Amino acid sequence: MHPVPSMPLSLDKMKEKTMNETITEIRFDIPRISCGHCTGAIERELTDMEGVVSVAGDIAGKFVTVRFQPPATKDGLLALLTEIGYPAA
Ligand SMILES: [Cu+2]
Repeated sequence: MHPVPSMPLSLDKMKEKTMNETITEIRFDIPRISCGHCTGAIERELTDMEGVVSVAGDIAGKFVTVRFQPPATKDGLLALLTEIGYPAA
């Protein structure tokens, strides 16, 4: 985690902060990840889903960390992972 500087926020920054708080971050454990092609495919497919903000795969740890907001949902992401052949544990 990166430390966040505690500075007074401008109104614009406060709006940005409020919006950012709607973003959900979930780590999905995916046993079938074995190499960079796996994480590359997962990152590409999930990033295409509307509402997905970022996807970061970890080959050694066999997981992906996904940050998303509506209309993307956890169930939708789980369904997509299964569909592309990388079901979450
Ligand atoms: Cu692979």
